Amino acid sequence: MSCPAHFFDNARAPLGERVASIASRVRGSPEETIVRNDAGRHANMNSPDLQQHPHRRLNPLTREWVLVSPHRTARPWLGKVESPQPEEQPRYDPSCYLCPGNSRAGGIRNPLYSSTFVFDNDYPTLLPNGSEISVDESGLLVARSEAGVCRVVCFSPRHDLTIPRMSEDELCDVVDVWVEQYKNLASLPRARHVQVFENRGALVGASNPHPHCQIWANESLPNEPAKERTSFENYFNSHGGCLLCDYLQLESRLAARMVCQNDDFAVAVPYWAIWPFETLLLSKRHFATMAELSNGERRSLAGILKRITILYDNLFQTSFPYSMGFHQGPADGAEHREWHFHAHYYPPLLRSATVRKFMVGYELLNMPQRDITPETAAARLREVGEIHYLDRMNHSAPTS
Ligand code: H2U
Ligand code: ZN
Repeated sequence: MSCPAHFFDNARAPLGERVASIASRVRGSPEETIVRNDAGRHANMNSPDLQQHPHRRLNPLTREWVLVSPHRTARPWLGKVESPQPEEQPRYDPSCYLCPGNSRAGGIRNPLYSSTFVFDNDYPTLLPNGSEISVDESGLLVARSEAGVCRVVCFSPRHDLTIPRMSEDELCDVVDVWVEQYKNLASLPRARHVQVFENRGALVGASNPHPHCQIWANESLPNEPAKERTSFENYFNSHGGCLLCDYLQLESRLAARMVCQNDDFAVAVPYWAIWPFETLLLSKRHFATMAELSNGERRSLAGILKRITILYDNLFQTSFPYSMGFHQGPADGAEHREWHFHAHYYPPLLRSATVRKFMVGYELLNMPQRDITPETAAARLREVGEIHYLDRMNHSAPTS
C-alpha cells in the first residue's frame, strides 16, 4: 500500500511546517472554536468537514483528545453481538440480595423498606481505617494508603423499577438520599472525594438488576476529578469564569448537540464525547455540589434524570445500559468556586441493543476513537420521543 502523496510529501517537511499544515487541515478544534467564539467568529463550528472528515476533538475537562471518523459509519459489523437485555423483571425476586426482607450475600437481612434503602457495602473496595502506607522507591515504586467508605443505595423496593420508569416523586426520594449521603460522607474528617455512580445493566458489570447505585467516599482525589479540577482552575484563572458555564452557553446557542433541558438542568452530547451516545448533564446555575441544590433544583434533577433515561431506553427499545456518575467539587472543606456540578453518562451501546462499542486496540494504546459524530448522536436521541416505548406499546407502566 502506498501513502497518499500529500501525506507522504508533507512528512518530509520540517516539523514546524508539518504541524502547522496538519492544524490547518483539522479545522474547528474546540480550542480554536472557543477562541474564535470569544472573538465573535465561529464560522468553523458547524463546518461540514466535521461531519465528513477524520479529525480530533479536545476534551477541555480532561485535556485529552478523541479521534472522530465520521466517514466510517457505514462499515459492516461482523463482530460480537451481545445477548439482548432481559426485558421483564418481577416486582419482587426472592433470590435478589437487594429486595426488601431478603438476606444479602454476607448474611445480613434487608429491612422491609418501602422507599429508598442505604447500606454499607458488604464487600467494600475501601476500608475506613487501616495502616498508613507510604512507599516511594526512586519515584518508580510508589504507593499510598487509601481509606474510605462504600455504600449501596437501592432506589426503591421494586426489583423492576428502573429510573426511566419511576415517578418524579419516587425519583425525588432518590435525589434526597443522594444529598443526605453526600453531606454525611463529605463531612467525614478524611474524605476528599464523594462519588455517586450507577452501573445499569450487565453490559457495564452491574451485579444485580435491582435498580441501585453506589457511593464511595475516599481520601484522595481520583484521576478523573483531579484532571477536571486542574482544568476548572486553569480556566477560572485565565477567563475569570467557569468552563462549564461558558460551555453550556455555547451549546445552548448552537443547539446541535443539545438533547433535552428543563429550568435547572441541560443534557448534551459533549463535543468531545468518547462513547457513541455519551451525554453530559449540567446544572444551569453555577454551584459545586449536591449539598447546594435548592428544593426546586432537586425536583428538576429528578425530572431530567427521568427524561434522559427514557430517551436512552427508546433509542434501541431496550433497558439501556450505562455507567453514570456525578462529578462534584472536592469534599475537602474548601470553597471550590471553579467547580461546576455535572454528571457523565457513559453508555456502551453503538448500533443496536446487541452491538456495543469496545474500547480496545488503538484506543487502549493511543486515544479513544468514535465513528458517529456527537451531532448525529444528539439528533438521534432528540428524535426518539419522551414517552417510554413500553408505555407506547400499551404495556402497563410499572410505576405504583
Ligand atoms: P454493582 O451492581 O454496581 O456492582 O453494585 C452492587 C454492590 O453491592 C457491589 O459493590 C454489593 C457489591 O459489593 N453487595 C453487597 O454489599 N451485598 C450483597 O449481598 C451483594 C452485593
Ligand atoms: Zn430485587
